Amino acid sequence: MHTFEGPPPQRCALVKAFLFLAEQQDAVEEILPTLREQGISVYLLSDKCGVQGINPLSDRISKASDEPLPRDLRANIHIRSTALYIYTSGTTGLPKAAVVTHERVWAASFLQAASGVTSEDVFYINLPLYHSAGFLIGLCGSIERGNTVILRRKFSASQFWDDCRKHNVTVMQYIGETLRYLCNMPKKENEKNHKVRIAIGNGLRTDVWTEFLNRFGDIKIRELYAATEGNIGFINYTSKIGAVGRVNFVHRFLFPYTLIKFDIEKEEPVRNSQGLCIEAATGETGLLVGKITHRSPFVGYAGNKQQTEKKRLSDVLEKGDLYFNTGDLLRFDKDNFVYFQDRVGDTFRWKGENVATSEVADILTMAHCILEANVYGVKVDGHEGRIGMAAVTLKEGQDFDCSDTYSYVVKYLPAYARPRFIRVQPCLEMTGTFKMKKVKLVEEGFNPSLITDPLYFLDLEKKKYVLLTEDIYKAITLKEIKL
Ligand SMILES: *[C@@H]1O[C@H](CO)[C@@H](O)[C@H](O)[C@H]1NC(C)=O
Ligand SMILES: CC(=O)N[C@H]1CO[C@H](CO)[C@@H](O)[C@@H]1O
Repeated sequence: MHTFEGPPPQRCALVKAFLFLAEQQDAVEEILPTLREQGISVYLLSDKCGVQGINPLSDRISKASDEPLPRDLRANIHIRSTALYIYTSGTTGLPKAAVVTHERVWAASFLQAASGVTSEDVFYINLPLYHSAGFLIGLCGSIERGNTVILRRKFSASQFWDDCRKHNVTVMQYIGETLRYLCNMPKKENEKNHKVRIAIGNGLRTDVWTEFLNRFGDIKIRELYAATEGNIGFINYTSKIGAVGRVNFVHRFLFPYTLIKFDIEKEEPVRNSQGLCIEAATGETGLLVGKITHRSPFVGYAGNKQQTEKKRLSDVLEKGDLYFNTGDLLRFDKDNFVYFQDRVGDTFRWKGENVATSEVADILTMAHCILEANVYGVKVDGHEGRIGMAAVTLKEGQDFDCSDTYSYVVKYLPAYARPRFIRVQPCLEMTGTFKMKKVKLVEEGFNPSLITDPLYFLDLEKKKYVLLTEDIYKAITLKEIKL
């Protein structure tokens, strides 16, 4: 059993051996003294290596027996043992090493089967193997199914469909923004000419979902929701556009979960006079929490007791109960469909209203000049809450269109949700799984003397976005311009 005592966080993984490929040799040599100091054995996947302290591994692999491992070597390993760590992607802070047990690997490996993938399928993985989607659902799932894997080092929107055609891909994986990238590619004649029949992933927004199906044909979308370290997940039972799944009562009985009312400003659940949480009403956005039970345990993060504790929530519906806090805000509709709304910490509050950043981003990308949008809230001196701001990239050959963008923002967003500041960037900073990074942008705020990217301000009188000048900035800080 893992205890969370001991080494400092940067050494939380307690590594004993380290394997790498020749292309990383320079980087490894740089840290070799540190690795050796910590008693870590270092192996290069190659026949030979001239560097002292680095052991070649390939010849040993070829000489190794292909018989199953002797049982006594794995005698201490059981279904709840740690199989691997997956570093959470760090959209909102430093990465944490989520403990993934064999049970979890096992469960994730069945998601392909649950989505209708067979041993005849050709499965295209273009996501990093150091995260759950590519590794657990993709690679482990394909081992469980026994199907063919097409592995690509890095996602490429321009090569995507050519790859699919070349390798007869029938199942594709997506995450976060990758389907948006595919939809952003120039239209081509042969777009529906491919064999892809299923797409498995998560984080698909409604607008992209619809366009993706229009452009690339009848592909069954299997949108699923799960956190690497979480104890609860949904899979779309339905192909209903926008929904991540549907409340299934057997599932809910086996893995109890609920949505609770959440205070965006204090970033904590709302509690009643008895100190218990309050369940969100149907249609109301709430924090998803999964009951921690023997059947759905929460193992936590390696070497990080504090972060592990932060994800545990007690006295939720009864005194003394214990839930896993997913950090995700979801909504159930009256037909029990489940919709992902936002990450806690992404949603912000302005003028007493909650702003779901993903919804604002969906509207901004309707403007014809905007390719991608990353929405967040920034502090303004003397104001409560945070005001909306967006970092955007522009479509090729386009300039920022101050009037067109304004018209979408004003037409589709309530006043409190409109991004008052827009920052045009050459590209948006992403994590390895294509999630947008916000922390740095939030810190950088909207001061034109500190930011070199073009900055715009939503000017209600002029009815368009205008360049955010030093004068306007000053007027805002002096409260001469009302926000
Ligand atoms: C893809 O399918 C076609 C037609 O079924 C076949 O001729 C071709 O060899 C296949 N390609 C690969 C890479 O399997
Ligand atoms: C896991 C699961 O229940 N998948 C379902 C997803 O939706 C289709 C219908 O569109 C069902 O046939 C699958 O069984």
